[in-house]
Amino acid sequence: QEYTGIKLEVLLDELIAVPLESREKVKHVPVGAYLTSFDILAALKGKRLYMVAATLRPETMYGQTNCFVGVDLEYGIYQASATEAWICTERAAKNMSFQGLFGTRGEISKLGSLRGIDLVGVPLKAPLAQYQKVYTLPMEGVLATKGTGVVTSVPSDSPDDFITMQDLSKKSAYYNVQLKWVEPFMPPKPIIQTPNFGNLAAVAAVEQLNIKSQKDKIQLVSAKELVYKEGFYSGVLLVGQFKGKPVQEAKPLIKEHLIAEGLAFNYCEPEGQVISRSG
Ligand code: ZZB
Repeated sequence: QEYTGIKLEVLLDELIAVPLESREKVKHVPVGAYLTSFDILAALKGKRLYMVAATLRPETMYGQTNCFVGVDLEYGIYQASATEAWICTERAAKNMSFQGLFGTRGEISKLGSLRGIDLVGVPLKAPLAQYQKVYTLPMEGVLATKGTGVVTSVPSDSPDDFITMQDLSKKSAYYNVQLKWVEPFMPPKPIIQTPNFGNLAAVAAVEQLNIKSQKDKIQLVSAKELVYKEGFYSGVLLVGQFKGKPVQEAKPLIKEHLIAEGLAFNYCEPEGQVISRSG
């Protein structure tokens, strides 16, 4: 499977500017406590820090409203170059290294390890997004065995992302998120026009299949398939540099643009790696 790796920059300066004791808490841990700990900052040595997400739909990056992690998943901070460190699963870091994205092929240099819960609430700059700042939020069922374990979220065009944002805003206390990380980004803004699902394809599909929450997994698989097909074969971009172009035409152009800007890269998932639910 050939993905586009998207780099969402962690707004570390902004985190550091707020003292630990006055940061909002996630399950009793202040937001970004791990990332801004003395040891990690020393290991980073001033490198820029990115959460890296794998997507099949680079043309939807205009609609990013947040990034998702699995709270129980394990992530690492890996040195990508002299000036950058990337957050993803170890499995993905190894694949990236073999694909020549880091220094020495096949080798990884781990600067720290953390769990998804440590990332919740962390502010990010997402490339092409219509917001200056988006947040890292929890999603159930993020697979450790697919992509990077980091999922960039586009609720306008991804039924999973839309329903998860809806769950988070309805049950923010249960999911342990601040409403200000969720509500300003909902409802989603249109980015792609389609003939059968209008300009918010994910919202239309969720309604049509009567999906009520993240737990409706079987219907969500169908909704995703329908929205993928509709977007790819009949979608037209409503925003950005390639506004008015069909998705099929815009997709490779947007990907190239992001890569040229240093905000994305090619990432391949080897055949035969076991795909299973993370639990
Ligand atoms: C942004 C995006 C925008 C996505 C959209 C989809 C859609 P697939 O088809 O099953 O291979 N994803 C990536 N990694 C993970 C993971 N570890 N666990 C759970 N979900 C993950 O799925 C590829 C898509 O699943 C990726 O593309 C990513 O979400 C998510 F408008 O990135 B996508 C109709 C779908 N629309």
